[in-house]
Amino acid sequence: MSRRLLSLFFALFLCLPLIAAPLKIGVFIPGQREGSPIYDSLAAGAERFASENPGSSVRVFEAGFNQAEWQEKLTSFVGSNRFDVILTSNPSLPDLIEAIAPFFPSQKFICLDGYKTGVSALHTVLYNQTEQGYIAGYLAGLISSSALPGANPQKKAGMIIGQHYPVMDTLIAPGFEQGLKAVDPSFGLDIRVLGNWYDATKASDLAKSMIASGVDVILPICGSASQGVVKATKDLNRYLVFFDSDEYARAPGTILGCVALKQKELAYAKLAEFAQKATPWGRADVVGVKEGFIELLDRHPSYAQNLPQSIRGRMSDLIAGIASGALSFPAPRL
Ligand code: RBF
Repeated sequence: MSRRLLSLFFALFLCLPLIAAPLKIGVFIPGQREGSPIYDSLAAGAERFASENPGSSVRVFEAGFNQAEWQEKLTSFVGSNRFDVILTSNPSLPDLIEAIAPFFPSQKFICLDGYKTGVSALHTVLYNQTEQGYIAGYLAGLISSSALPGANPQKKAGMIIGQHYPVMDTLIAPGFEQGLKAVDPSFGLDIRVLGNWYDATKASDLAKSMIASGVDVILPICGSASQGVVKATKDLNRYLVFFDSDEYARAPGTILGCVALKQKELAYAKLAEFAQKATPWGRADVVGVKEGFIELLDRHPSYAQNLPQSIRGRMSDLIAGIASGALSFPAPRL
C-alpha cells in the first residue's frame, strides 16, 4: 500500500467514531405538543437531528393529560417499537423510567427537565429553574414597581400553575419569590393552582380574581391553559412575564419578558452526544444561563419597545452577574 493510501486509511479509521450511525428516536410527550412549548421544542429538536442525519427517524408519541396512564403508555411505547433511544421531558418521568427499565434491559432513555442519578439506562438534564425563576421574578418586581400604566402601588405579583410538583415548589416558585424580594422585600407572591394543564377558562378566572386583589404582573406556568391568562391580563391591562419560550407575539405590550429554556438545542445536543456514544449514563446534570440553556429574551423588539431603559439596564446587570458567577444559585437537590 502506498504511503498516501495508508495515511488516508489511517485518517478514516480515526474519524470512524465521529461518524454517527443513523438513530431511531422515540419521543415520549407526557401531555400534548400543542400549546406547551417545552414539549413542542423537545420534538422539534429530535426532528431537526433526524433531518440532518440521513437514515435517522423520529416517532413522536403524545401521552395526553391523564397522568395515571403515563406509565402504561410509556411501557407500550417502549415495548412495541425498537428505538435506539427514548427522549422525554418532565420532572415526573425519571421515576416512571426507573420502574420500567428493568423490563427492557437494552433500552436507553434521556430525560430533560428531570433529575435522577444512578439509573444506568437513564441520563437526565435538569434546568436550574431557581435561576430561571429568579430572573423572571426580578423582572416582574421591576415591572410592578415601575411607572408603567398597568402597574399599581401594591407590591403583589402572581403565579398561575398547573399543579404542585417538587420542581415547582422547591425551585421555580422560591426562585421567583427571591427575585421579587431582591427588588423590594415587601413583595408578596400569590400562587393559584389550576389542577390541570389545559383549562383556559378556569385559568382566566384565576387571573381575573388575582388582578382584582391587586396583582399587576403574573407568571403563568400552566401549559395550554395560559391562553386564558393571556386574554384576562390583556383585557384588564396588566402584565405578564413568561417561561420556556418566545411568547411575545401572543400579546405585544402585555407580555413584557420571556425567560426561555433552550429545550430544542438541548434535545439536539443530547441526541448528537448519544449518537457519538458519549452519553453519561446514570448521571444527572443541571444547566442554566452559564451553559447557555436558560436565556432572557432581551433582544426581541417588544422587550425594548415596552420596557424603559432603567429596567432593561438592571436586567442586563443581573444577567451579567449570573454569567460571571458573581450571583449563583446552588445546583438544586431534589
Ligand atoms: N408544562 C407544560 O407546559 N405543559 C404541560 O402539559 C405540563 N405538564 C406537566 C405535568 C407534570 C406532572 C409536571 C410535574 C410538570 C408539567 N409541566 C407542564 C411543567 C414543566 O415540567 C415545566 O416545569 C414548565 O414548563 C416550566 O418550565
